[in-house]
Amino acid sequence: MARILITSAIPYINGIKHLGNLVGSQLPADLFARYNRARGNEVLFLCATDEHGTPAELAAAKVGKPVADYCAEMHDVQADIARRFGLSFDHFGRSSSDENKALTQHFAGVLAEQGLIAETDEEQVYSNADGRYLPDRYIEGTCPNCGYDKARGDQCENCTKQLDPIDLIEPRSAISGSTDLEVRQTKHLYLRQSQMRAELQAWIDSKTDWPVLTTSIAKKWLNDGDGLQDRGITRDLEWGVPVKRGTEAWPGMEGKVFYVWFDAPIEYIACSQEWVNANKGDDWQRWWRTDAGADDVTYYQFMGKDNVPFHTLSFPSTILGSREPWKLVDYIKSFNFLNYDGGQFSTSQGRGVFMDQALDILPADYWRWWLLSNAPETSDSEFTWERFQDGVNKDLADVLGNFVSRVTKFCRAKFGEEVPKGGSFGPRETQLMADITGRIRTYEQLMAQMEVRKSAAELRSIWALGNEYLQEVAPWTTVKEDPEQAQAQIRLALNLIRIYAVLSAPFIPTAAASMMSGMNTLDFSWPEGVDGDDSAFTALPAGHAFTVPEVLFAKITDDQRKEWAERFAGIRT
Ligand code: B3M
Ligand code: ZN
Repeated sequence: MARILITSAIPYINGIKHLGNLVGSQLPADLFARYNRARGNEVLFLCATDEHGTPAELAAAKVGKPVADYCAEMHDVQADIARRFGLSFDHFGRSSSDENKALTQHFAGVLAEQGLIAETDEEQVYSNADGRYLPDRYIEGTCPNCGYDKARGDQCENCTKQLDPIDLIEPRSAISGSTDLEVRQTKHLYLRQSQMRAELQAWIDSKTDWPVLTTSIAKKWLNDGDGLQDRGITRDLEWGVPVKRGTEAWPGMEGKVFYVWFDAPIEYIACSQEWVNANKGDDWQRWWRTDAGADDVTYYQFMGKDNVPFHTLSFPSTILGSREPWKLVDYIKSFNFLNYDGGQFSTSQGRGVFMDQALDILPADYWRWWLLSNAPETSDSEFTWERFQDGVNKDLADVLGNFVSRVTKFCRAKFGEEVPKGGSFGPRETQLMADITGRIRTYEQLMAQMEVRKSAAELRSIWALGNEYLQEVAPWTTVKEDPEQAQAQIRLALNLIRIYAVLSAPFIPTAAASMMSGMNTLDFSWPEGVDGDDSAFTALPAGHAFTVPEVLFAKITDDQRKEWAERFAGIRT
């Protein structure tokens, strides 16, 4: 039994996430967590809300609430939506937790002891119109690297370069648009990432199995010359982790907080402490401390491509630089962007479909299946209502749903609601079992490699084999000449429903649960199929009672598609 630690990038607190955010981190992480649990591995799957920084402050101000109250409410909203999407986190924490405050301050303290923190008198942008210092992401301007004119002060979304606001050409306030900005002197802490270059280089070079998307972004900034600049890790804000050196005050840093990107990844670890403190687990150290058993853990991170530099350069600098025995990530699975109907999903512009809206119109499984089977892995991918309708109707309704419904209804009509006992498997059945077994082995490999789209395609082929078999042996015809033989065919097909439920549960957990309850079984055992052992195909024995499940998937009609396309064409207000 392997021990698998999984974290998804932690979503910002300021609003409900759209489907593009979901498919870039939390959903594929959930797929992987569910798959590993199904294979009997010990899994710890963590996520949290990312609560600090100016976006939270501004969003709270907009609705007239104290920022702490706003975050507490939005955390509950996001936790509820995550639950309704079937995201099976062992804990959904909060980066504003006491655990994360203490751990963030701890890391700052040990990094300072290691000589990796520099104190500098910095120039910072003050907006006269807004009456405040402008944090990085609230300064917009032209990217000095690629010329994109909406680059933010922390990062250019277009070329992913990490920036400092003073790098921007023609900067303006993103709050008011004002260009009446002035630079003031203030003291800040810098993480001396440049000292870590050789070590990070060796580490990333050793990761030959990582997706090209991850390593290409990491190497780009590592080799860029200035991609690994020292990074400011403090801000003049009120909301955040107060700057301390461990538990000690930090002279000159009164009233300042750590930069949100410094404390957010530390929350991955703090979240496991919250999990223990919430009495859901009893030991976090065996997951995170290599001196306490975490050597056997394999740690996977899931995120969108824009988060890769922070996870390949900045956070590893914190972990490695501490010189303490923390578990470092083993594998980073990153995603491109999902676009929406010819443009981009956008939280700030309210464009696209948001998680709550998606669940208002269809159950989670429809979305889970379409998003995962179209995950933007090798390139950006696009959501259109036509493609969504097509994928759902063909894969879920015509292939899987239809198989389950035909088999169970036919059996009920001809032999009653129990697994029929007549006849025996012949060469055609042996062939089918061998074909399915072969494909299951491929499916396992693809799932273990986090090849999300290919896994979905393989699963779809496994479903299709069942339909092809039914079509070919036609039990509705066989039953007239050789009812015994028809019984054997249906016995195999009913067993396939259980196998399909087990294999499909990581993608479509709710439908899988109805298939299992229809088959009246709790036998979730994975079809291991060691050489010639076909016992998975007879797990439901002759005489086993079942019921016909409710329709698993309703087809999306053209009218629905048109209505939704129209409803979601505009901007969410
Ligand atoms: N909150 C950005 C995002 O939601 C950021 C991720 C933090 S991961 C430690 O895409
Ligand atoms: Zn750029």
